[in-house]
Amino acid sequence: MLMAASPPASDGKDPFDPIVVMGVCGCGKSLVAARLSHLLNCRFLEGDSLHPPANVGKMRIGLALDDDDRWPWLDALGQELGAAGDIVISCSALKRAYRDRLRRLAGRPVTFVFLRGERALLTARMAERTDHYMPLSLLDSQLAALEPPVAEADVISIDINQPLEAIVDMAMTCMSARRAGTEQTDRYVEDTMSKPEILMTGPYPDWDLVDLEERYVVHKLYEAADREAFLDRNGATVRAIATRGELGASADLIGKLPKLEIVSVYGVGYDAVDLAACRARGIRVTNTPDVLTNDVADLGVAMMLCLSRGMIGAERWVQDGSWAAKGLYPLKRRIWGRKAGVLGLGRIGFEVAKRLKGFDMDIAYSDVSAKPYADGMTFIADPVALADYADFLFVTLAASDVTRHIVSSDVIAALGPDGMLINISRASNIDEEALLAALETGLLGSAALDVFEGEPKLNPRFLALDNVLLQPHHASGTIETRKAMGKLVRDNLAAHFAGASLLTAVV
Ligand code: 8YV
Repeated sequence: MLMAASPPASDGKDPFDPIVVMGVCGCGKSLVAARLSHLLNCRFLEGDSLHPPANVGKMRIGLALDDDDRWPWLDALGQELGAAGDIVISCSALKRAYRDRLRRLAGRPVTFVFLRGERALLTARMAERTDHYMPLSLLDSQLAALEPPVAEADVISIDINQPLEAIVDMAMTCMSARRAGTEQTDRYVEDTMSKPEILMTGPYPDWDLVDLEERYVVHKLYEAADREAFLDRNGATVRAIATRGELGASADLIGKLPKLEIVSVYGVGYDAVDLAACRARGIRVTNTPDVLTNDVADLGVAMMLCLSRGMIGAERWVQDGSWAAKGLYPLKRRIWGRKAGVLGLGRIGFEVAKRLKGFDMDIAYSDVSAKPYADGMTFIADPVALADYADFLFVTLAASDVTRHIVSSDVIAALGPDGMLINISRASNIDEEALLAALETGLLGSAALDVFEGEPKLNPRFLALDNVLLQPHHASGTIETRKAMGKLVRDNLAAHFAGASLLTAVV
């Protein structure tokens, strides 16, 4: 429903709703606001003039403002909106929460005029400005913070790729149309009001975000300074969660979304999604299997090679002049012809084993049962026995309550002082305390790890070790795979909202 707004009177005598002309830097909001105030014969307030000196100082040196910087400024602007009299204000009002704050403080209906434009055009316009302290470098941070207003009935959205007068005319026409009740001029708002609302728990690459924002009203939980307040404000209308493997969706989060229908995971692992909570409410769950298998296997094998041959230290040896000063780099261990154990011979474990065969390694594996497709590999059911056999133990199990700490202190001890552990699954599969102790005392030779308890804030004890290779959970992190993963998330969401079968359903 569009809010009934009192339109501006052309003679400037009738009172009208305060107007906020908004958008990122370079969109022309000051010019448009000044022009509107002139036509409406009312006060114009340049929002930037109310920034405290500290904010201006930050922006001048190219530092982006954060929520805490902006709240007092928005409060000052909100008071102006709430004061009696007609007024047009220019203010970036980038986020939904900012606009809501202005609405609340105004205490009367507000009309927002959102000036939207492409980055290239905004850049060109900013480059032309000589009279403003805002450096061009801040444009990207503003674009990143921007939550384009969708499903906000009091917003008129206007494309800036047209002359100033045309923009101003459009704003005036839309406001008059609202008074006359012919709201079809505000098609942007109309269109977006019918979009399903989704909640993103963590960022996706831009190529996915652009598409998601076109199809859905996107609520970015990861940008919220106060998650609880954000969910209180937006949770009631969210129908889908787009999450990532390691972020999942907890029962607590699911409980705050009464209209939730589907959780779509950008990742093969769905251990962080509370499946019981989903099942109890008939909420569907999807993931992105297959498309990432080969990249994850590649990284696992690369980690083994890199750590066994000491490639990180060797690079340092060259860089810091040790090669010239001290001579040959210390000798390292070979991998070809040695023994590998694969704990979990699913899709990823199988691809790891396939690659290891190319290094003439002897391969054994553990799983719940022997696999018919495990050609030329030895089945060793007991993980301790597998570790005892292996020089290199790959952990490629889907994590669950059952597999928690399956790599126990016994498994670690069996792998031994010459053994290497490689984990490209989930941290919960390993008893991390036992692993750290074994690495510190030399009970275990080395470990190459892509996943950690509490990541990205890993236990600092890892950082003090020289027998580890630490990777930032990026086994699926190639452009090709991430594009395929994003597409699968989007296709699953699209199928759900079209009432079609899900492509990769978990629940
Ligand atoms: C992450 C993963 O989802 O596939 C999984 O289960 O953990 C990863 O692919 C990816 O890093 C995005 O966060």
